[in-house]
Amino acid sequence: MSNMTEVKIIFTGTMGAGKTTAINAISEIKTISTEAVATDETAQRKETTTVGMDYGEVTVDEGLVLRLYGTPGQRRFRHMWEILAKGALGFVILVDNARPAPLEDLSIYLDNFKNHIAASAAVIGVTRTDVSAQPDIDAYYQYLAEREEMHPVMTVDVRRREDVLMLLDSLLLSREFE
Ligand SMILES: Nc1nc2c(ncn2[C@@H]2O[C@H](COP(=O)(O)OP(=O)(O)OP(=O)(O)O)[C@@H](O)[C@H]2O)c(=O)[nH]1
Ligand SMILES: [Mg+2]
Repeated sequence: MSNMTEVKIIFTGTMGAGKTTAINAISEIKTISTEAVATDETAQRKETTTVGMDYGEVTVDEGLVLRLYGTPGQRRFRHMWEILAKGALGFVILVDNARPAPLEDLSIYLDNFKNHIAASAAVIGVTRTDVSAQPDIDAYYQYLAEREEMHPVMTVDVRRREDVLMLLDSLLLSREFE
């Protein structure tokens, strides 16, 4: 008999925001990934893109195992978004701050997963702030306040394990206080 609790967490957000990188940074098992050579606009930035899903696992507390699922960023794979979101207890939305309209990018995922997030929790991780510092954290909080959807927002470098764990801690905390 095992007294492990398992929780499903989704990493979503625009292409290149760092979903695959984040899961790889913290997974205790060899991650499962579905990278394909990028042929479209992604190709200018990086060589591969997720076409199905990422999967990894991390134990955060004794007995609490997080099952980490990464969605594809590209809209043309969005049929996978709904499949992966089923039964998730938390959403990590990664936003690439170096793209032209990061707040609009964020809105795509807040809108798409609205019902799922309302029934669970979300945290927003702003990535690539070394490339572009604007919009700043205040702008994100102001935007969320306008939408009347309050979620924690933090800047992260998803290549750093501590940063990704901080996102997950914040997500789990916001669930505890619901
Ligand atoms: N400069 C900079 N690069 C970063 C940062 N975080 C992640 N990266 C890089 O950004 C890229 C993110 O790529 P992926 O992890 O494949 O992104 P993804 O969200 O899985 O993308 P798709 O699967 O195509 O939707 C990687 O090359 C990372 O090394 C950051 O804070 N600063
Ligand atoms: Mg990916």
